[in-house]
Amino acid sequence: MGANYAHYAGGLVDGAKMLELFGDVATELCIRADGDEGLFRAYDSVEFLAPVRAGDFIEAEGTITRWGKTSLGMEFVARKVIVPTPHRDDTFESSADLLPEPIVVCRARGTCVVPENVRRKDVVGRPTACIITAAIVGAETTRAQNPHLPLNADELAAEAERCVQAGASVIHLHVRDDAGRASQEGPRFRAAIRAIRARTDVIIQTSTGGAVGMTVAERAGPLECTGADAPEMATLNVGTINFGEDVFMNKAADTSDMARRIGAHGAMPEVEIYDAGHLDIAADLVKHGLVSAPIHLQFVLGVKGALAATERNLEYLIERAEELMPAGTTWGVAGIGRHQLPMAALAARLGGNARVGLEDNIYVDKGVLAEGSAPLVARAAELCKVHGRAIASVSEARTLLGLKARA
Ligand code: KMH
Ligand code: ZN
Repeated sequence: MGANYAHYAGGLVDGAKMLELFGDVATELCIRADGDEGLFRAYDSVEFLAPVRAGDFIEAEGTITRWGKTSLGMEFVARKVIVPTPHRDDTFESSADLLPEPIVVCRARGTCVVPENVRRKDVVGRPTACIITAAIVGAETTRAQNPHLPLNADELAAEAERCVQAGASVIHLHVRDDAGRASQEGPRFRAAIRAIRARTDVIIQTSTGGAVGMTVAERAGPLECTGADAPEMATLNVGTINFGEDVFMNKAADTSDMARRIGAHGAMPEVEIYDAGHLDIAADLVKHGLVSAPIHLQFVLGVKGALAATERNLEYLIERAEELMPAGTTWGVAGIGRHQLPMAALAARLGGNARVGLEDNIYVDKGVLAEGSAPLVARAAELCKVHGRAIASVSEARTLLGLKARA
């Protein structure tokens, strides 16, 4: 803030100066999103939170929080990061210091418009429709925890259909034995896949993670389903993590073995990322031809013993994936427990895809059990709407993931 900006006594700078910075940030965001400078339409709120003086250094930052057809909702923050040092005999007049912690001086929310006729369609800044995955059963959740958990093939199929009606386009599938315990038996998957496909054309993604303690051969059971019963996708777990009190083992040789089995089957792998280093392992698998583009990543955040479900962690993973993975890689995020819906909201805002369902979380609100996974899918769909994201239909999801249309 140059000396010429001092407008009031004590060298205070006029608050409008912060809005000028936000205007420039908004312009960059419009260009990134739509290939046009856009127009600022209105501020919904502006808060001045700390004084700004001539000589202060201010950093301004903005994010797009809502993607409308021609409008972009944005949030801005300005932080003071450097202040001039009070002049003493032993300092120069130009002395200045970095603040130990930036001070937030202004926050604002507003809307910009880029008219349809000037939006450049070749700019890849706008997010695509959001693919909602429903993880309807998992290996660990029990009926005692949530009585709405589907277990047999008919229950899984009915729940899958409800989830599709609520907005899901992918079903992440585990199966259970007759006693309700986790199973990776091929025939049980076949029965569930047939029952689901009798009701809906949804993308079926079988788990090859199974339950803690299973061998690779056991976990590969669903890959016995071929031909008309073949799953279109299968998960690929690439790294070992602590998993609550257990250890979810994915040794390098076992991961390569599973990647080869999935490749031979023809399913598209979804690479499960529970911790930052798993992205490096995934990049290595790509390098060695064990996984090939197009690649879909699932960030599973909030497992006790792995990476926490925070905005910063997710942003780091997205950034790192852009550095390490081939162009066109897509990502989704699954938050565990109470992090599920906040992570779905972030996915909607940051242009990714969301996974919800009873495998990862049994509550729809604090202390209120979800009556199946469909109400959680409906919540994720609402969050997409809030952020101006379209919800991918099953056929749109196939296109976005690079899957072939099903005959
Ligand atoms: N049940 C977890 C130990 C997957 O489906 O690929 C592993 C899991 C991952 O659910
Ligand atoms: Zn799973």
